[in-house]
Amino acid sequence: MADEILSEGSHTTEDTFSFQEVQLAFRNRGMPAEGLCLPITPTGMHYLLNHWDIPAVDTSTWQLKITGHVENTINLDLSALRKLPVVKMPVTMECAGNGRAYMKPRPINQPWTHDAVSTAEWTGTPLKGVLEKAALTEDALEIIFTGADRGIQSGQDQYYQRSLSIAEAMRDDVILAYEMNGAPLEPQHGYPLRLIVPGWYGMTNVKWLSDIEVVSEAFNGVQMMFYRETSGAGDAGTAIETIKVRSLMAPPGIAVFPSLERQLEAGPVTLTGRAWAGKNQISRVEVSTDNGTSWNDASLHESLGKFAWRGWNYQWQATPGKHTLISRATDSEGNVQPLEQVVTFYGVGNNGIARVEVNVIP
Ligand SMILES: Nc1nc2c(c(=O)[nH]1)N[C@H]1C(S)=C(S)[C@@H](COP(=O)(O)O)O[C@H]1N2
Ligand SMILES: [Mo]
Repeated sequence: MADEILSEGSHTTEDTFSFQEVQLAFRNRGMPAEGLCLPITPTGMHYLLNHWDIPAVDTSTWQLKITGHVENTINLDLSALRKLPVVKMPVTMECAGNGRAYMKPRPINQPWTHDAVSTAEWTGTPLKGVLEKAALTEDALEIIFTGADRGIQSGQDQYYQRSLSIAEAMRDDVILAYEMNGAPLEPQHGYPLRLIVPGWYGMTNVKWLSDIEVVSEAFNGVQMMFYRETSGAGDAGTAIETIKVRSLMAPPGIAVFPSLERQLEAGPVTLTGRAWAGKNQISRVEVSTDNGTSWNDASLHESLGKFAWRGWNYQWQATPGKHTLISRATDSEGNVQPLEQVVTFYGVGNNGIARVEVNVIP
């Protein structure tokens, strides 16, 4: 299996990871689970997902171009973008493939455990203002965002491209971001400019943004067709868009190397973690310390912002022995995290609960 070239759409039922999956995992780091203790993820701890190479963008010549079905074609360099109205917002970003490694069968792709979620403070200018200056023509239907990174996927040589409807692109909180956590974007996170669409899964936030094209037809590029819940390659299925309700627990106690099993001492323990729900708000987090047999409400911390994860904690009296801890979130629309993993063909949209096994010693 390790020598086989596995293409997109391949699956495996093996527990061992292929060379290709390990290679992807080294390039695309996850957020260590203890990052769940921090409200804002430091940039060096933020998860990372790049499909291809990180492009070297030369900002002495780089310009953002807005073209297509507009009255005015616009070019903006970085200093012009920085002169536009400024917004700063904490946004929780989650890769649509987060939790893929727990699917059975497992799609061959970036093998995320539960580590592809983080929250950063993004600074930039509202996209809306720039689009209003460009003045969309009446037949405008969608907007295509193109990154400067080029590669091959699904057999097609392409630049990374995703589209949004006009209504979504015109939301006040969609930003052209040039800073992450108060500093210019680092190369791997999209320097000099990226799109931030709060509430949507990671793939929507196009990095190394270079072109914005207004079009009058629906865009069906490779990156639009992949992020879908489908039964197989021939089935278009339905698009995965906004982040589903989910919660995670910061691992309690101490880790055992190299298994990373958790050990803690009997007595009172504060279990803590974070929960998020894309465009919706978190209304409830429940905790089970007996592998889902009984549930108790956790206390929710103050909200950091409309699109940021919400902290929670739960007081547990740990007794000696092995325990399986679970958290489960409910959002403002009444959606509850499923207790089983959600298995999809491309491995996107799994918001199933996480189990934390702990060994409590007297
Ligand atoms: N241009 C470009 N933008 C991209 C990607 C990419 O490969 N190329 N990956 C997307 C995916 S799948 C995710 S989950 C997020 C990850 O953003 P981060 O690496 O800053 O955490 O970026 C998105 N934007
Ligand atoms: Mo992603």
